[in-house]
Amino acid sequence: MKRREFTAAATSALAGTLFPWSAQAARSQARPSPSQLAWQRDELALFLHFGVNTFTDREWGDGREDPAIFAPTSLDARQWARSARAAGARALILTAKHHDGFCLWPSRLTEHCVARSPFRGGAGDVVREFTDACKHEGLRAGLYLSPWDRNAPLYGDSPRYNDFYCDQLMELLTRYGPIAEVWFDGANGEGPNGRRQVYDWPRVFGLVRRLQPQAVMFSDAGPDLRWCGNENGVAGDPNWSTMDPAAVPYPGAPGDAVIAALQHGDPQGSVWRPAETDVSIRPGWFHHAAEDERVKTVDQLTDIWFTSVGRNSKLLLNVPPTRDGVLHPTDVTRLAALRARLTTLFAEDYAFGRRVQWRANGPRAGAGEIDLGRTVTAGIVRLEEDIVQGQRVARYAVYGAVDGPWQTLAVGTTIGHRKLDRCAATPVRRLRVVVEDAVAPLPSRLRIGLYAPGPIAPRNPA
Ligand code: FUL
Repeated sequence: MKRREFTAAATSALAGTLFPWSAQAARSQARPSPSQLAWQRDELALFLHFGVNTFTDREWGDGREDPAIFAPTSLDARQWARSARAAGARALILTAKHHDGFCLWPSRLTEHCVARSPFRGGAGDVVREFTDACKHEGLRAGLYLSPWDRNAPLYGDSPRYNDFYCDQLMELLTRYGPIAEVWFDGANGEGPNGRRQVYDWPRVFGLVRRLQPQAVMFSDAGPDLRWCGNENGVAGDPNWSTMDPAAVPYPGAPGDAVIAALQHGDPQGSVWRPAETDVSIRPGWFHHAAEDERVKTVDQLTDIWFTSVGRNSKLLLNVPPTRDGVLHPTDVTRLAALRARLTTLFAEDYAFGRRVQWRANGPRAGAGEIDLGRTVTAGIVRLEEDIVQGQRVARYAVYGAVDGPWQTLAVGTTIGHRKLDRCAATPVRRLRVVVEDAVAPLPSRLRIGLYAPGPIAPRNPA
């Protein structure tokens, strides 16, 4: 894989270092590619589960659906994209094909697709409308193409299905312009007597790399992004973006050790493969009218923000279009309210522009102190490593004081791109961040932010 050439250039960022001892940074450490960096900096993407399941009211279709049921009457991909932008999302990922095999684009490879449906009189192409809408709103477009296909007769006839699957990818990756992320689901519900498909993953990954070199590929086994190990919106803690590629040999590999590796990564890992946190705004992935009253609340979504983006991950929040082909008004309102909540929470950074006094406590430990110039009420701490240089911090603590003794605001393990900690409302004039341990010489920059408490405040660690 040739995606690490940029690392040589990245070391020049050491100029202006805050940790003076970082010049000896370990060169062997895995670092993100430019596409992985852009992916992480986007912070929020929306996931759109849409297809025949929307019309059968199911979560997993069996591939025997009549394409005639796919009949969104007022599909408006621009509304999806506008709602995403209003939520502060910078990317969207559409299920071009879910496990039922129904293709949202007119595929030359199967009859189980939009071309056989009444949508736009059989001349419609949801993938085209989606990618056009993303372009129009300045959002990155991503596509999900389920490996498991319950409709394709070739499924289980491994070499022939691999050809078919690669041909489908070819259609998706050559017709619609730049695709920023390709999503490979690990799910396969075939029982013990089901069809067994042996996927040719190296071929699949190689094809995507060739056709869309800027795209990041998601699967349990990467190569660029890994699943976070659950669908609850909770990334691991610790959460390393590095990992041992042998720990998850292929997408869908079972076992507790696999889940632990997906959740936590590996501080000694040889590849950069950050965790993506996918979760639905509703109980199901597809829209079901019966769940219209069960859309997650702003408090729940804010918690998810803290356990995903606030744990060195990226949030992929699923908001499924309805049978009309638009996002439900409740979901749209909720998304906007989440953005408003985040804007309020992070409106004023008390540490902004304040000088940080750093001192080394050894090659892999150090402390920074900030005089805020006034006493504030703190409730949220934000820490960030400069991940261009890799991820290194393994243990830290944050303290605050006014005139008296230091009070512990937060203790933690990994930081990475961003770590957010909530603490009880505490008066603070001086702030101290102690890096107690790191897996390599400390990062050149550790950004620190401090904010007022939000509506949800836990107790401080003892
Ligand atoms: C799972 C699938 O089985 C669900 O239907 C959904 O697509 C989710 C994102 O991934 O593995």
